[in-house]
Amino acid sequence: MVTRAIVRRPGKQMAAGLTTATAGPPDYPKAAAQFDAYVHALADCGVSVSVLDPLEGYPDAHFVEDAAVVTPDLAVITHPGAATRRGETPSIAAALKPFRKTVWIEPPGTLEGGDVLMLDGHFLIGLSARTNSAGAAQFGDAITAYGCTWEAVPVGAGLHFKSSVNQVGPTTVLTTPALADHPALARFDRIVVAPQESYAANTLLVNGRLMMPVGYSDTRRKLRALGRPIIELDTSEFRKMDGGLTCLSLRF
Ligand code: CIR
Repeated sequence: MVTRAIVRRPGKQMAAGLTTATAGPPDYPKAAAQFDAYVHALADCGVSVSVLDPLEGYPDAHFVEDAAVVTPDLAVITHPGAATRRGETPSIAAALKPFRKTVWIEPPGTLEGGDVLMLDGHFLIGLSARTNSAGAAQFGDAITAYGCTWEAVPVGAGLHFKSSVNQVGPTTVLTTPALADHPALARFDRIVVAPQESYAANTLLVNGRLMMPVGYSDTRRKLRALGRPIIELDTSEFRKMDGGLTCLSLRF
């Protein structure tokens, strides 16, 4: 059960963030409205949401998922692979301090939360342009001390591991075709998104409900088979900055 989430309101300078998308700059008022709808959806799922203010000088800081990984035992504060995002972590550490013991990923390790998928007590850690083996090993050491297990998975295409794979049920993951046959997913039922709907792989399971991006009818049809309520949210302005639903919150 997720009881809390930390989110950060996007700032007016969000278009200055990192992106590989070619859809043009985000529309700030539209992004703000999409953010508000996201917060409401989390609240509707029974989550108590803390909303942080925009962080001056850090145009990607509303993608709070990358700055920390919150496990049942720890808040692991990351060392983002993106140098422009490293200054985001102190304020996230401060926000998490009341709730968890904090530990920090140290250079030369790099890790971003978007690369870490928690599946019960087992963590899949994507190796990407943002997360390296040293960062994954530091994270692994920290959680192993609490009886958890982990394995590293090369991400291949996409920004982060969770751009491609997310949990959508107790024994079910939603995955892009590229990772569907990876041995790390072998023990799960797999729902595979169509190649043209790969963005929809970034679907978020919160307290039994599925939050998914709007406009992916094939994936929605496949997810309906799970029998869970589906909440569709417009994330168009965050997608322009390579972001999606999981990136916008830390949930614990
Ligand atoms: C970045 O490139 O770091 C941001 N523009 C997007 C981060 C998205 N985060 C995520 O998928 N966890």
